[in-house]
Amino acid sequence: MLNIYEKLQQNIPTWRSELSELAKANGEKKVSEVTVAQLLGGMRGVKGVMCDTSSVPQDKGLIIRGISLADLVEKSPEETFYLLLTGELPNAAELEDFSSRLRLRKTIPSYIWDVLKALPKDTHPMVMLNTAILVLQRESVFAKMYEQGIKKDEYWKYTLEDALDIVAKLPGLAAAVYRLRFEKGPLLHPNADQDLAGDFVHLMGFDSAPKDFYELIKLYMTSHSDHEGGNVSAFTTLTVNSALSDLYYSMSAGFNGLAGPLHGLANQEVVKWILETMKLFGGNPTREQIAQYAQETLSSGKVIPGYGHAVLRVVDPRFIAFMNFGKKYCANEPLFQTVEHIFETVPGILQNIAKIKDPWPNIDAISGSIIYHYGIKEFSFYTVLFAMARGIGVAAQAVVNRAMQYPIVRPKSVTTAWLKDYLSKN
Ligand code: CMX
Repeated sequence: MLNIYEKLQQNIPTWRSELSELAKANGEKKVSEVTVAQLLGGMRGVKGVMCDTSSVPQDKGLIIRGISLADLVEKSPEETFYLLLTGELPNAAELEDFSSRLRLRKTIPSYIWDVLKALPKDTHPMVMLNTAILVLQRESVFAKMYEQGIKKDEYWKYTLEDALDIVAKLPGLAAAVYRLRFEKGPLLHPNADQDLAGDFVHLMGFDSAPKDFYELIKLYMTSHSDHEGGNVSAFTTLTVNSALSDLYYSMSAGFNGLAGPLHGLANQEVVKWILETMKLFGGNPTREQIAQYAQETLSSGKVIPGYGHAVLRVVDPRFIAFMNFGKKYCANEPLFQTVEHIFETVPGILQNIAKIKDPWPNIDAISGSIIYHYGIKEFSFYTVLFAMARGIGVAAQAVVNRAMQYPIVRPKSVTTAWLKDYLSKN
């Protein structure tokens, strides 16, 4: 059996030589051209960044290292992390070796609690999480080794150290944010034998929750882990990391992007929107009442949260995975039933608005509602859950990017004057 370092050490030369041969033979070939609409439209669809950990075909949705999400829903976060890093699912011995390395890195230094406790009481949970990750930067192995002078060829090894350290701590950080911010009692100690999902359940104070809550956290972490390289959280992490800022700096930056309502905060907005609808119509709103509320939301210039996607043009398979989970474990929950009714109603309304390219639900349309069922009703916490999972993906991407020795990200910007001039001549 090879451990994670040996496995990557074995894979990386092949990955590098494959890509360098491709580059040598095809360096001048075009893979994408940028229209003026794309230049002004958030670079939508422009192929300008490499990401081997996962892909998101617009007609299929998330595929992690060649495996569709539907075939990964039973996997643990550890298995997903290993798959993202290496391109292979671990066998039993590899999984145990990898998981034990993560288990050893759970302990969070106490200065983090001092910092979090010093923040104003109404600080958003995402600010607490991002601050904690940034303050942990003094632990970065990469930063220390870089200062001592390491070869470029070895950057990935120390980025892997940081990746393992941070991912192992994310459940503890997320759970501590929950307990501190919502005054749930003293912080709990990690359980040395627990896996990532189990430790999160324990540290949240949910040891007596039904077993399916643990299954939900596993599903949550795998399905939110990665979504190729161009989404705001991944692309921001990647850009900051490309300056050789260590993973603490880059992940914290990426999570600041995740905190936006058009990205990860949408899961919080969705539950707010559903609860407003339920309150307005007294309980379980009918499809007609949902349609009415959706029209009112659109007329007031707001988006319907949880619907639409920059890449997808089908129902997000992550939404389907959560829907299947909900049908199994909380089919009678009014919030879940409302999610189902919204799904039956909203796409038809959005399809009638020409400018909207994707009328279908994304993962945020459902994830919070299932979490709510298990008693986590503080929905400003939901994006922290997203971040705990997304950390796995962006950490794996950072390791792979350092292994591939990609250079600093630096696209070219142009001025309006340049654009006018260019268009007048072309
Ligand atoms: N409700 C109302 N209008 C919507 C909409 C929705 N759910 N989805 C798209 N639109 C609008 C856009 O705001 C845009 O309007 P303007 O041109 O007036 O600005 C127009 O339709 C075209 O948008 P698009 O090309 O279809 O979608 P984009 O790639 O620009 O944006 C996204 C994608 C996700 C930001 C958008 O669909 C949206 O705001 N959805 C609601 C928020 C949400 O669920 N975000 C989570 C996405 C998943 C994630 O990253 O976590």
